[in-house]
Amino acid sequence: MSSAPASRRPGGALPRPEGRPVVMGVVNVTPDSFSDGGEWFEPADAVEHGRLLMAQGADIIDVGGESTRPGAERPSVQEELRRVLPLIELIATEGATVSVDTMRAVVAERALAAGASIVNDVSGGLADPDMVPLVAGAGVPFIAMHWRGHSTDMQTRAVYDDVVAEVCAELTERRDVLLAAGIDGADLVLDPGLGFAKLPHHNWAVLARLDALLLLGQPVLVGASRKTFLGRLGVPADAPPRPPAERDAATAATSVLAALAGVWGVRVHDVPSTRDALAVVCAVREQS
Ligand code: PMM
Repeated sequence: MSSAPASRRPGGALPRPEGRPVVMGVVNVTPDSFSDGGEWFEPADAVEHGRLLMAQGADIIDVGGESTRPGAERPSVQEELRRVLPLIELIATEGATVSVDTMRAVVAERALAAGASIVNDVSGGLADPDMVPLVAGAGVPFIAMHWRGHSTDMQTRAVYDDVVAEVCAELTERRDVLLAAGIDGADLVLDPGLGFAKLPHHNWAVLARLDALLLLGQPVLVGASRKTFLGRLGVPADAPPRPPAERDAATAATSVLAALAGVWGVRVHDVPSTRDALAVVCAVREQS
């Protein structure tokens, strides 16, 4: 695998807008993601959606070709590449800052060559032993999420005595490994992995203690968008959750909580509602 070292920018290469968290807009080029699976599976639809998110004010477009919904089966490498590369190439050429959402080093490598500039790995480098050396060699920002195993059976690992303490401890271990491998501290983002090996009450506990994650000393990304725990709000326990597209107001509320806690970024499907919610936070902050 070739991974020519890139020259590092002092202070890191992550976008850092003034006064608010980064807004990462999601394009899942998958037939089966829980939130938008199948909607942007055709290449032309994916490109159009990426452009729309850019126009709506996303700072980063996160492009993924593998669904990580609980129970999901993995696509082949070739299929994942086929899904993500054309979109990345096109929107990067049009000026988007692109992150590739992948657990595979070979996909990350090809995505970086196609114009992506950030690697978002929901396994934090655990799923593929080639990922960390690739990212360290390429000198690009890395988003490392809290992860306890592939989606096929991850919810069996949603077992915690103290979810906040255990997520922080497991992310601390990852941080240390990733920094020791040569990933620049200014470019290493940690993410608590809401919904990944976590039940609804685990997600709420983590959201309530984002301050504990920030104490790890790295930028933090929060990905609550449209996840099932939000769809259960206000719904009787024995009724189905609200559909994903009806979870954007709740998502925007989590973006506000994340901004007030001081996170680096939020990963969302609906960019306008989060940008509006963050504008409220900015307007209030300007008063103090
Ligand atoms: N969630 C999903 C996919 N990728 N990446 C990061 N860093 N954090 C997340 O919480 C995250 C992610 C699953 O949600 P989706 O199917 O809506 O993309």
